[in-house]
Amino acid sequence: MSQNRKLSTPLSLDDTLARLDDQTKDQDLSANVAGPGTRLTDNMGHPISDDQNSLRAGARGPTLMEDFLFREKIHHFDHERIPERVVHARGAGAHGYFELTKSLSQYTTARVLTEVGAQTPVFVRFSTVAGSRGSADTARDVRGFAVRFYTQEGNWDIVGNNIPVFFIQDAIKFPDLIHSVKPEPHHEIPQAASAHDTFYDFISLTPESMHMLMWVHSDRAIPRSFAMMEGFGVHTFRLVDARGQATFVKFHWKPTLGVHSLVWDEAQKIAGKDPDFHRRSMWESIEAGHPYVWDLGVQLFTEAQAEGWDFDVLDPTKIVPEDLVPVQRVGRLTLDRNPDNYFAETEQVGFMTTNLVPGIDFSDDPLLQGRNFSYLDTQLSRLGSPNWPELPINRPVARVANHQRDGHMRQTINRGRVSYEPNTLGGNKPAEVPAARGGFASFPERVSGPKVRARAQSFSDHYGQARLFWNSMTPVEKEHITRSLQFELSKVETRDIRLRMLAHLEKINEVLAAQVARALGERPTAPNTARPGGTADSAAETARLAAATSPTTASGKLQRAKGLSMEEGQPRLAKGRKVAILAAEGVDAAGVQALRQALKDAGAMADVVGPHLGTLAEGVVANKTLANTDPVLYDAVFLPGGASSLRTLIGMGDAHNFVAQAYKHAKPIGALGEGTELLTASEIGRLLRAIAGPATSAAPAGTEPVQNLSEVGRVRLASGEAAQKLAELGIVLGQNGGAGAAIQGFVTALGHHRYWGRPSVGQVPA
Ligand code: HDE
Repeated sequence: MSQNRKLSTPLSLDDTLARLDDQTKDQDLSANVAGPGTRLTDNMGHPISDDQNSLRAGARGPTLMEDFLFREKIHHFDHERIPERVVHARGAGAHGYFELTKSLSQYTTARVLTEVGAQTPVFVRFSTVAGSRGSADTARDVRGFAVRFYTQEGNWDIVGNNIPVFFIQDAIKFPDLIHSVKPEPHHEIPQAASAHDTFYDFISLTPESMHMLMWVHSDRAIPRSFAMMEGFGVHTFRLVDARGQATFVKFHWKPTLGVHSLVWDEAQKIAGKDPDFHRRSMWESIEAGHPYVWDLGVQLFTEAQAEGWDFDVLDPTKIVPEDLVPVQRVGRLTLDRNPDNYFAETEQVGFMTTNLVPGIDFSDDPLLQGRNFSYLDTQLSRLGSPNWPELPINRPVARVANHQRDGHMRQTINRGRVSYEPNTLGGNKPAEVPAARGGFASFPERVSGPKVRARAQSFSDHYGQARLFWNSMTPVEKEHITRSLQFELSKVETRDIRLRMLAHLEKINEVLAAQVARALGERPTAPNTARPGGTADSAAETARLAAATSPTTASGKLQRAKGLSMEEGQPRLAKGRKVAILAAEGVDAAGVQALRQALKDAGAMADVVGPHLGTLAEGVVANKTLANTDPVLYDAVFLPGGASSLRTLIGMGDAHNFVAQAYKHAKPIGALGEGTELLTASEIGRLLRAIAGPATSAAPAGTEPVQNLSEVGRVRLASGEAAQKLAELGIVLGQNGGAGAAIQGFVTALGHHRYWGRPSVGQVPA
């Protein structure tokens, strides 16, 4: 798209926009987009004849002061960096548009939420919170989900996260929270990780963080892709209608691909194998013509409704359960264009919670109130001038007109002698816009009260919704939360801090606390956890954990809430997934082609991974090698047939590693013909034989051995009950000829995401 742009005057200097569409911001940006040019010049446009050598007094002599070309180039280089964001430094962005599908005109005057079918340009930036700009994408962390709408009425930003609650209730605690999670100041370790003493020291002294803590130990904190995570505005906001009546609102982004995550072992390995995993996936997907898409959801409720609940909607550590107020889908967000330049767009975008449009307003959430100061303030430190809103990515498409002038790096050339108002010399233009004609007016909330530094009593329940979240998890989600807490707390070196954390966990769920205690070498203290069972590995303990719930009185006496589990009710699509096809010379080309076609039809992608790059069979070209990629970078592994390909791969440890890790990380595995032998010969062959083998062989605990294996050539292929048994574990086998059914089965398995029920995963050494 960028090549086709016409240079135009920045729209923000034109007259008020008559209409807006998905291209409006692109057109505005185009005024600043530059191609590479043909003649090399300095910044003043002087042509340069030699960019290889500085000007010297003699070929071996000192560089001359006069060398303005050298000095200008190094001067610019010396000042190329700006401070990274103090939080959310690591991020990636994309352009797109928002289209309203259901009008909210009953509740708000905001045109972006009332004009059905109108397309509003957007820029979205996703981020992690704790890591530096160069840290890995897959750290366990909350993800930032910041959306800017370039509306006709000015910029509107929903600066949200992928978790609907926050750690703290008051913005004054934010510097403490962030100092505790950032690398420890004496040695700057660890990077992008919360598994260290200072974080848990602070958290264990901050009970209000317990609900959020459960979320960050769930798989929500290790998303598979930006396109597979939800977004939340977190705070309660207000919609304000034409009569000035307000309705409370919570904003949600619901991904059309469903919410899906990595597993922790995989996330850690990806951090080394491809630290750019999420930004690369988004970039490649958008380049390939597969946009990232979400629905905008709103929860609408009145102040009177909110007063009836046993939690406070102004408390950002609480959700409004979907059981109490359903999420209505009212629009669609589509990200379909990659930025032209990371620095100019993604790095320089400055989001602000105060970017609101008429018809939308704040609530008194104390965290939101504090953020309203911070975001404007931080831009000055990062971008260096009060003129930062003039940067192309920050300027609105609505016309800017006021009497603000001058300052560092001012771009706008304001005409005329009048820079104040009221005035007569300039006809008193630009003039105020009364609220009745669309000017922003704050909701006239009645406020009064003594000046106090105090927390409302209604903010004091810190465990109710943490229990509600725990109760709403499926067994496998409970197990993952438990393992995550075991992992992180076992890295805390100060025993007192670990004990304080266990005391909190006991208030959330005693079985959870007992299992974490065991991993920390502690005896659980609560009376009915006297029999600490062990780790979640034993079948009895897994069952005990799965059944563990905690009574809660929070949230209208709900014991479980809808929309919290990632396992329930999510779309299961192959779209957006990536498959590794392992192949060597002599691979069965027909099988590979059939698979590629099926994946393409489903909107999925594939790499052919070979012992080397290049052609492996007619039409099959390896674009990755076993050495330069890794199983953790794929959603599934496929092993096509071909006897000589198999012979090569079976002698390569890296190929076995693909199969073992795919099994361990619960990913679908497909095999055709001879490819099956790589499965049976690999580390997991023993486990698979036990599952699919004759009834006499010992099956792993919890599985019934199955029969009906057939022999095809030298390859054992499962059929009948055995095939069924394996397919239920996401292992799909087929023959070279007539591969269609197996390939379809594999594509379906790909959409299933993960197969958690696999036996003996803990025995796989990968
Ligand atoms: Fe932020 N936050 N935050 N935050 N936040 C920033 O603004 C802050 C909070 C969020 O992609 C900073 O431009 C305070 C909650 C996102 O550019 C800074 C408090 C939520 C991003 C700041 C919070 C967020 C930021 C750093 C406690 C979810 C990245 C650079 C009151 C609802 C935006 C910047 C991007 C960034 C302050 C808490 C989301 C320093 C004081 C809660 C997505 O202004």
